[in-house]
Amino acid sequence: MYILHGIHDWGSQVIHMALAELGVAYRFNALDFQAGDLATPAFRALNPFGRVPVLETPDGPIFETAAILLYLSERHLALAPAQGSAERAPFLIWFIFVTNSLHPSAMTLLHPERPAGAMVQEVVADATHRALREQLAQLERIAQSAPWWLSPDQPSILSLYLVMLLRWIKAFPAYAAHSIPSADFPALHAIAKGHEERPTIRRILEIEGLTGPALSNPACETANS
Ligand SMILES: N[C@@H](CCC(=O)N[C@@H](CS)C(=O)NCC(=O)O)C(=O)O
Repeated sequence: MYILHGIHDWGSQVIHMALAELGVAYRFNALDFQAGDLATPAFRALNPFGRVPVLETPDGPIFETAAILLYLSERHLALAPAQGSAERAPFLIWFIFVTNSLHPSAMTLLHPERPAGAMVQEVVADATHRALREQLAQLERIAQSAPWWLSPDQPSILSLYLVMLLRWIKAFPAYAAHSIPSADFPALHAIAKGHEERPTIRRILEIEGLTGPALSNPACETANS
């Protein structure tokens, strides 16, 4: 059985959704950031950086979200085009785009003070907001060409990752004016909606304390304008 170490409504959510979609046996170990659970020697032995998600597997503990997702997909031959198939290369391009470009941009939209300090955080947030919208427009173009791995009805490790990020950038930007509704990108919005309506994903969202349009149109929780 897999053990997923995570925190509800944090980045472990994509692994939680992937495990549920795969239908494999797993246990979720809910950690408490405030209580210092990520800093304990026991958790640092699983991930020396003290971050979630971590997945305990028959091959040992794995950290880094993209590594966990690729591992699961390869081990269970699901949630991604098969190696050697014609769809593998475009899938890999856009999967890595989401993990290496979209995810860092989303994090900077949420925490614009991190790259260069609070003095310049408004400038950083503005620039990131513009860059993120351009990145989403590129992904929208791909989604409109309707590959199965970026579609509303058939989740992939890429689409699951994307819908988690779509939630974050609508709900938690540092400045409310930078909240990005997925509805601005119709094909991406359809994916968020299609995924949140799946009973498997609905159940995971509920376990993580989320109801309503948590992926496609969550309320913006930011007070800052
Ligand atoms: N590159 C890592 C990033 C992991 C990460 O930053 N996780 C956040 C939660 S989404 C975390 O654990 N933060 C705790 C901290 O920074 O102390 C991955 O993709 O797994």
